[in-house]
Amino acid sequence: MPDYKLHCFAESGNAYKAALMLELTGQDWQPVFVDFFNGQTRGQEWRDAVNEQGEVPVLEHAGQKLTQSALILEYLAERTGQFGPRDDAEKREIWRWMLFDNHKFTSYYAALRFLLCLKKTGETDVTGFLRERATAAYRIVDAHLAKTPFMVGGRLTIADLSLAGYVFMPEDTGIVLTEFSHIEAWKQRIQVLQGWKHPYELMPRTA
Ligand SMILES: N[C@@H](CCC(=O)N[C@@H](CS)C(=O)NCC(=O)O)C(=O)O
Repeated sequence: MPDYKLHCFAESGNAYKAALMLELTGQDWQPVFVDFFNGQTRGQEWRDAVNEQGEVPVLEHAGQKLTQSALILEYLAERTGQFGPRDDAEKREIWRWMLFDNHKFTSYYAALRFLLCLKKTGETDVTGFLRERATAAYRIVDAHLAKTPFMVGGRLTIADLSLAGYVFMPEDTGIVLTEFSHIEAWKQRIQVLQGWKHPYELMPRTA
């Protein structure tokens, strides 16, 4: 019986944040496949049993179910003593970037990718709007990473793991990722960490 179970699916960058944290900190964990593309998270039964908010990831540990990737990351940092803040000022800084990530960096990008690459809607006013917003968020993170190798405190923290949710996803959203040279260099620093794995290697994929 693993210590942790993570309800997830491979295409979920939000789930990848938690999966990568579990892997990099060397936890005994197991993925539980969620059939998102066939509507499992929209079913009342799943919502009653797993997450009333209808979202992945969900981390099961010691009889608890935790949701929201930022909160899961903080929980794991506290439990493992790895990748968390060293003091209150760093804690606030980490939360500042994780909130920015949830509100802008991940959310606009993930919505754009979902429409264009998974639902295959083709180009619309909505995808144009989302690309503009995601690009603006990428510019902000790129400018920050021009000044520091990692987002907070000069070392890998859960702020990086939150922001890194979708940056290794291979799909083409029309955002030219190579334009963001500091994000590209940061990705390479993350990829060489002991235990790093691609999202599609860490979590089960829809058949
Ligand atoms: N803020 C949440 C976002 C989670 C999220 O949007 N997950 C997606 C999968 S990547 C989902 O389950 N969406 C279901 C829906 O929006 O109906 C987190 O960071 O955990």
